[in-house]
Amino acid sequence: MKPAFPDITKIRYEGARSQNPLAFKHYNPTEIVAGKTMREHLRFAVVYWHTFRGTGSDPFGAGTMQRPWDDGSNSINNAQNRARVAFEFMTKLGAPYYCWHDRDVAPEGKTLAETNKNLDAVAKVLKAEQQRTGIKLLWGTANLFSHPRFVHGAGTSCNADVFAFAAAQIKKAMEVTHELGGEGYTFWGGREGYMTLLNTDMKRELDHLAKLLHLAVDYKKKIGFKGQFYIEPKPKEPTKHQYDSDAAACLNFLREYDLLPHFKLNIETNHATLAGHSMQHELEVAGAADALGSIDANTGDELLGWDTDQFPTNIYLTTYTMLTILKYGGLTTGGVNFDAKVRRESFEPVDLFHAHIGGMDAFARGLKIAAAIRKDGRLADFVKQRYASWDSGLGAKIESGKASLKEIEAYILKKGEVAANVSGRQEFLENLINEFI
Ligand code: XLS
Ligand code: NI
Ligand code: NI
Repeated sequence: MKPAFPDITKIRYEGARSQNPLAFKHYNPTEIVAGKTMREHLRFAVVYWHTFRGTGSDPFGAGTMQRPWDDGSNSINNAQNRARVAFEFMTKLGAPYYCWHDRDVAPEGKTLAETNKNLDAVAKVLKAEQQRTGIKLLWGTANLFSHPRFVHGAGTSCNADVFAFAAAQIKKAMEVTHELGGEGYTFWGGREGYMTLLNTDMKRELDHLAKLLHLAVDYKKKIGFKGQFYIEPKPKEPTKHQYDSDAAACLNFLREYDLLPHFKLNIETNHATLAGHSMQHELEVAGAADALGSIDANTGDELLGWDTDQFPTNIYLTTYTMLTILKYGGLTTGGVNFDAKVRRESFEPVDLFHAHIGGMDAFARGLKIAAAIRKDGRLADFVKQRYASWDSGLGAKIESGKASLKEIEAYILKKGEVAANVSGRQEFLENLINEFI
């Protein structure tokens, strides 16, 4: 097979002063930061869907992407070829991981049995390419939203047959993920939500969704799949209200249905902002519950209110993201997965490299800056100091559960008024961050 990117050689680290657009300025995979190599910290993953299946179409126009290796057909041969191109791209980029939906890699057939056969045929090539290159599968997932059968949802569909189809699809996608040595499996509830409550039995739909996840947990044990399960919050798009709307809603759902021990969260930047939160807020919510698993790294556009899935280049964003990730011990099973697409106007193959190089460099800088802020210690000391009243005396007694309401009342009655409050110093802290940017 002739190369798909003949003019591009392996992308190398050339340092901050390089003006070569096809080189890393900050991502130096073997450089040690805070005790680990950058490669180990960041665990970058390329997504199959946007990068190899994205066409650039939008509601007003057709696809624009130039992908000379793709014949546009739904043949197995084309799908296998595309898989080889994907591995050429990831090898040249130096990405250690990738992620897919079942339907990204192989075409849907006339029946589920035929579709499963198609998937096996492409999975064979994926396996061979993984072995040849050493690139690993970060997670697999099932696409339970594109096909018209999922119009009313998958696990939450009013049609029990659709639930059955989704369950069978998850079973197969999990088997293939297992076969490819995948380190995780993700559940994103693409259409698990509603457009109007007038036709929706919410309680029943949530019960069904939990049932589906329990079936997956049981099957995971049965086949001995050790990968981490993730659930990915998103508040809207495609439905008006999605049940997994944000990290807190996911955690509540998982806890309510006894699923929490089996799942961690996969937090996506643009989904956080659609939910009216910052990425860091969502990471903190997940981290505090010991459920911070992986991230889908991208960004939205301040002026647009939808999931634009742009590549992340904002250093503040990557710094705050890495600050929280480092605070909770770093990524272990998960990674920095670029769930991002090049703009419709960036239609040449080389744009895929520019996009990923930029995202990887932005995260490398975020990592280095966050590590420096943590090493400096002033930020953490400030926060620690801010809560000092809880470290001894009445505060410590309340925290340890040893103070009754009566005793607390007696304490404050005796004092008459609270100890003086101290400034929160937001501007001082923002300036402190800027010392490192
Ligand atoms: C869509 C989601 C999707 C998941 C995988 O908005 O981000 O791409 O990551 O199904
Ligand atoms: Ni995503
Ligand atoms: Ni998304």
